[in-house]
Amino acid sequence: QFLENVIRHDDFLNGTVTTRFIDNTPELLEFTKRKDRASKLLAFVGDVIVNGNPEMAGRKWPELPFPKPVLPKVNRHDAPPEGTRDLLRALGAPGFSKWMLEQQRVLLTDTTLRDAHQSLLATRMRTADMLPIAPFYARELSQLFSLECWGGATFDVAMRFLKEDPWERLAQLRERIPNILFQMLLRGANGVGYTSYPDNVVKFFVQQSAQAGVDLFRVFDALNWVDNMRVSIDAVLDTGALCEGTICYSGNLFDKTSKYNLSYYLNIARQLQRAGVHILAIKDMAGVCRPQAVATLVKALKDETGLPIHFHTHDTSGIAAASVIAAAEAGCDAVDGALDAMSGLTAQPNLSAMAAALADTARDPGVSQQALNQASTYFEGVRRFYAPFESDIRSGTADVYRHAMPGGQYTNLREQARAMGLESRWSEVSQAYADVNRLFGDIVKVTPTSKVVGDMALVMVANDLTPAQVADPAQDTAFPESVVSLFKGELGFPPDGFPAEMTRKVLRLADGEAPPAPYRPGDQLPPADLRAERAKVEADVGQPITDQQLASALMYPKVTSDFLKFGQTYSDVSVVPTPTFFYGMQVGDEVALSIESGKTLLVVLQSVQEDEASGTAKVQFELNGQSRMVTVPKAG
Ligand code: 3PY
Ligand code: ZN
Repeated sequence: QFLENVIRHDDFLNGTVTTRFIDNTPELLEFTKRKDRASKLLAFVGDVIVNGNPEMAGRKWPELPFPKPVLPKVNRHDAPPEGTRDLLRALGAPGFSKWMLEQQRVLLTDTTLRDAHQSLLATRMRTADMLPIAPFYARELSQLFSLECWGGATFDVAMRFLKEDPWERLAQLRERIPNILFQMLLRGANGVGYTSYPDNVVKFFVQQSAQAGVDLFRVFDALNWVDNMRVSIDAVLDTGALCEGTICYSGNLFDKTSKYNLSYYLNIARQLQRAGVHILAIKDMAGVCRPQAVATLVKALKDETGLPIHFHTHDTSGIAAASVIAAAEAGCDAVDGALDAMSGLTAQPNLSAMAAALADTARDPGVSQQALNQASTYFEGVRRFYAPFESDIRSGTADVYRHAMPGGQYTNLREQARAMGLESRWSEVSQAYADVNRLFGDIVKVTPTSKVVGDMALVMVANDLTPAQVADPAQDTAFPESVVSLFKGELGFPPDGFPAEMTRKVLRLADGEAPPAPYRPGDQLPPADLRAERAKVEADVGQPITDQQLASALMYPKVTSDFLKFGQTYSDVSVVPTPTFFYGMQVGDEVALSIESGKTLLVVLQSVQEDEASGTAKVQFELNGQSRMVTVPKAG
């Protein structure tokens, strides 16, 4: 098909092809889109109808049909007002950072499109549910500081489970919201993955992300090791985007026995400032930063560095809003929250309620409360689609101060526990999580170190292992691969190293054999050969790939190849409405698939006939008034 596109192209027919022909002619790559997208989409929908979406296996179905989410009215023809993105363009990143300091109002970041659904719905929110509200954000919520809408776990979940392209999500949101800063979460040397990547891969990924529309990079390291963040910080600075150097908060600032004290944080802040970041983030990924602690920290970090401070927390305890208000009162420049319907529990505290609480004070955020409310009403409807991905928690819990599990991990770890049949033993898993943290030397727990601690906690519960047994050098323990990798230093090192005894046991060191000396993983990884990697993926999937697809493949080779092959079979299924995507269709249902602007497929399900003999089902649709039949092999 690709060759067919080449030989049919005007430049080819006119003999004006140069050696840059393929690079300069992106429409050659459009063949999967052109080739009867309708048939491919019907094949996908037919498969979900007959076999179910594999994502739904073992999950409880909500009541169908869903009420339609209520979309607030907005005039798409009105140009969006100027927002923070326009300001960044006018002032440049250092000027923008000064502007932040001059604001009396507290600046608000809405995390609904990234962390909130990562933390509440196992990251499953689809692009199809984000795009309809995007024009409203651009026009009615242009006073927001930023939208956190990309990075973290959304990147791989998009391809792996939702079968959609994260780059396409970014592009489509960007097109609809040109005026508000887009913010992403970048795990430093771990990119948007769970492992260390070669420096040139991290750099390439940052360049692609900035080009695709990310304006603000929140960069952290899972062990708060600034040396391990330098490559990503430099890469962000090179693009001209805003670089938010991040300090991950752990422990209790006022606990005199804890290593996570004020001087620990100030030391990191000074290093980040020397690295040239424009903003400092306090990332309270577990939601354990108490109100007085954050107030003290904000003042101290501002006094020390003079940089604007951005506070991020999770509401797992149920009282995180108190910390956000305390941060604002202490002079914090920007704070994170999620729209009402997507807030609370393991997600961010309620943005709208905090905006209301601060209204008419010196720090009034100046964002329309009515608009926040309207946007939230829309997400209230959307959230129903994802009911099977909700974790079964009903209230805040002070238990988080004990286990300190990041909100973004909570639902994922529960998912993993469920998959291993350990769901009913969740309280043991959370206790094991706290125990593992102690055994590993009280480390910073955030992706990917939090995943390592979670892996070990699951192993302990599944095998009924006590902390004493795990600690005992005389007792053999089968550690998961991720734990071995952590102790080898493949994710870097905490400032005080890993506990010696545990290191010896995990790495099975012989007497006299020294544990690994601290090193930066990026220094030991040879640069990726981008041309060779591209060729490898292209050979595997049998089609040329874009730079963005290469960036995906460098982070997630197999997930990306599988996703591209899926696209060849079914085309871009992100256009399928969420109820159909997860739950299929009932006879008589009609859905509209908007495959491109001005081109909509109207699909009605007419009948499904099973044929036991051939192990298939014949699914009869009406497509834009014409009969279309799809034969679906029955799974299992
Ligand atoms: C992520 O890395 O995805 C996180 O949300 C960490 O808090
Ligand atoms: Zn978070």
